[in-house]
Amino acid sequence: MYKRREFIKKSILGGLATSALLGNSKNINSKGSFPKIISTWNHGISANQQAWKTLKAGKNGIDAVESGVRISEADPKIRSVGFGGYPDRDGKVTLDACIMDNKSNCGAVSFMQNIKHPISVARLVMEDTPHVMLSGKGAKEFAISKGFKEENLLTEESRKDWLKWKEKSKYRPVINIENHDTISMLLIDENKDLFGACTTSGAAWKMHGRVGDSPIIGAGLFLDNEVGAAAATGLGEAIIRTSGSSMVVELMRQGYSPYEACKSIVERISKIHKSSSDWEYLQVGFIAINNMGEHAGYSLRKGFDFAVYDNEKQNRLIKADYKIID
Ligand code: SD4
Repeated sequence: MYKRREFIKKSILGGLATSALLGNSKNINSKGSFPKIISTWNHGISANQQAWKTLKAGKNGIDAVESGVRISEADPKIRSVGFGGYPDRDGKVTLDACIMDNKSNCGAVSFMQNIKHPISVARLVMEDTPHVMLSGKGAKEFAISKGFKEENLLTEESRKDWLKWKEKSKYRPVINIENHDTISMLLIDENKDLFGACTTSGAAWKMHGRVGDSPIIGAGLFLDNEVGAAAATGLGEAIIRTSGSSMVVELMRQGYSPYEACKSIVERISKIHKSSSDWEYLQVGFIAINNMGEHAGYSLRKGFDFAVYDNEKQNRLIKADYKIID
């Protein structure tokens, strides 16, 4: 017993010491505050705006994150989420999403077609079924039974880009531009309760049927109300291989700061993939928030940014630190 306690104590102190060493980074010592919302990429700004408004209108955290990411899902200019998202290589838009609350309730949909707001369907999976995930046709039928309308999500712009891609049919994701713009949102409310949502059309030109990390609790999103929350963006295969978001939360449990936890998992991904065929175009990014209201983001390569909204500084975009310095 004594030995185990000593070990835990040492691990925590080790984590804290490393945190302190990293203290020169602009991300690491983010100020803890409540409420706070953090979302991936620059479309996180408008999503945060909506989520904040929902929270301020007296709604709960799950309402807030759902309403926030719905903004990105409905925007046809965002080519990597919901309506207007890039299709798979067969020209089909297939969507993945998940949502999680402070009590570890969670819901998800994967490989769902023709429904504009997968996040709202994921929420209903969480609230109205005994399951965590519904997929494909079953997810769509469930959505329709709940009153969602079936619609075409392939916009003319995305269809044209797909036809152009088909001329060469080369599956080669381009970092930060066409493939990696999932919206993941984390929220801590005034009671220090955590909520999260994640939604995407996944990797452009993917194989039909492919599902990435975004609807998988533990990969694209994870939270433990006593510890913190984390979410991912980037090449889903790499995030799944490392159980990315759950590992970020577990490191925070051991005393790592959000910054250090994100960085550590990015480094793990980097180590595993260095000699793989994905390496050349691999991008992954994580955002995290701990139960003290401190946040961070970190990515493998340059170009990842995230939006943070709190009382003190309102809504702003932050460029994430990254591992690979060219
Ligand atoms: C996926 N992680 O399907 C998603 C794609 C993504 O930002 O993150 N885009 O692999």
